[in-house]
Amino acid sequence: MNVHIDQAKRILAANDRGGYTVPTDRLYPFQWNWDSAFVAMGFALYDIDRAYRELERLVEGQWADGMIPHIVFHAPSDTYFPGPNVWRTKHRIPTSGITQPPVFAIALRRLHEAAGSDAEERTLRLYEAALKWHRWWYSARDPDGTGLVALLHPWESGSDNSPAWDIALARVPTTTDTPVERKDTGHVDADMRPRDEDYRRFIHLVDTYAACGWDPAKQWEKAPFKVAEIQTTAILLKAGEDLEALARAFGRVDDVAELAAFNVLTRKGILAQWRPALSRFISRDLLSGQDIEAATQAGFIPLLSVDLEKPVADALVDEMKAWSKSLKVAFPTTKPGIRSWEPKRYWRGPAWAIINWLLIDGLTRNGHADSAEELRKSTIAAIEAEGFAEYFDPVTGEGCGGQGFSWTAAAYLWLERRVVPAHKNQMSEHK
Ligand code: 2M8
Repeated sequence: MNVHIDQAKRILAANDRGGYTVPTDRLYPFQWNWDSAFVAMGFALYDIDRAYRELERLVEGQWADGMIPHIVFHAPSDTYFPGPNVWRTKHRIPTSGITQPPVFAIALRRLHEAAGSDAEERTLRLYEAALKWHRWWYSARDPDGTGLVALLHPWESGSDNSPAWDIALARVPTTTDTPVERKDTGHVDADMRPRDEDYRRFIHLVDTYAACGWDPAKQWEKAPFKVAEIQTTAILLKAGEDLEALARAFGRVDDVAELAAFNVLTRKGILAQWRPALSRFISRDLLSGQDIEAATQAGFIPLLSVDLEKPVADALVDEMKAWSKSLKVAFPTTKPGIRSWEPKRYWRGPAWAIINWLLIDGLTRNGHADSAEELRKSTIAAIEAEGFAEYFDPVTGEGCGGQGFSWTAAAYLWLERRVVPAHKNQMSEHK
């Protein structure tokens, strides 16, 4: 028995708060959206009922307009800022007012395939929730029909303080109506976290949208931060493909047509963001109209959801190799050596197991099984050496941020599982 598998399961059990899993104790004491989708896929390998519960509890937070919030505050805790009183949302249970990358339907398809016909009813209910959420993405966050979805807050990307936001976020004022009372720096080293100035801007945005009553159209009009984002869009497309496959399996003919149309549009939108000179895909700042050329991991995530032409896939892989050269742990969230690169500061350089998971699936999909295997092994080695840390310093391999981290445990379980050949749940078979 692999002791690390046992440890990973123990971490998920320890972070269970009653059908939902907190990312880690104290630092993140609530249910987070994309964390839970990864965690559900981990559970699906050994406890399918618990896997479904994870997604069902997340959906308790879904708004009437279809949005699934980035945090559901099921039970009070005073170890996190900003809590429900800062968000001032109106749902029947307290939630944040913004969303996060839609990994949900990717997870749902995996769960459904693991459970088979036994769980059809449960899958269907979650399928309906996912479909509503995808419709929300296209209506609220792509009103102009570009195929790319926009984020109104860096927290929506999950890559909170990525260098990709530096220019767009600098335009957001640092003034806030809400006092900024950070708790995160009481749990982990401040050098591993976003800066105070970032937090003031994050909270300025929350105040701005709360003043819009969280109405999507008003927020769209008033947003001082609006980025058509490549990582989220690429995840949305993969989730859209998986949702389309479920719609087909359920004989939902109209839904199939609707989802297929979303997917065609988004595939086209993503391909238009390819920049050969950079060997990456890029996001766009919708307020300035400028390309966002910052060198971050986001530019490689389209591997996950687009069957790329060979020269494009090869160029991405060559660029990934160049970034990873001489690192102890790949894949860095910022290109090593550039001015904004900070190997310990959160989303400005460190390697994250869940990003690697997406990249591994993308490399496999696009015919680069060797590179996928290399990244899989390096991710597993990093976790086995340092434990289930929130993320890893790519230079030293040190485990950083919160410890006993749920999505790192789920990623470990999933990446270890993939050594079993031709398992029916392997994403590479979902092409
Ligand atoms: C981090 O984000 C939260 C805000 O959502 C925070 O720093 O307070 C990010 O790493 C995000 O991607 C993740 O979902 C969350 C919980 O793990 O923590």
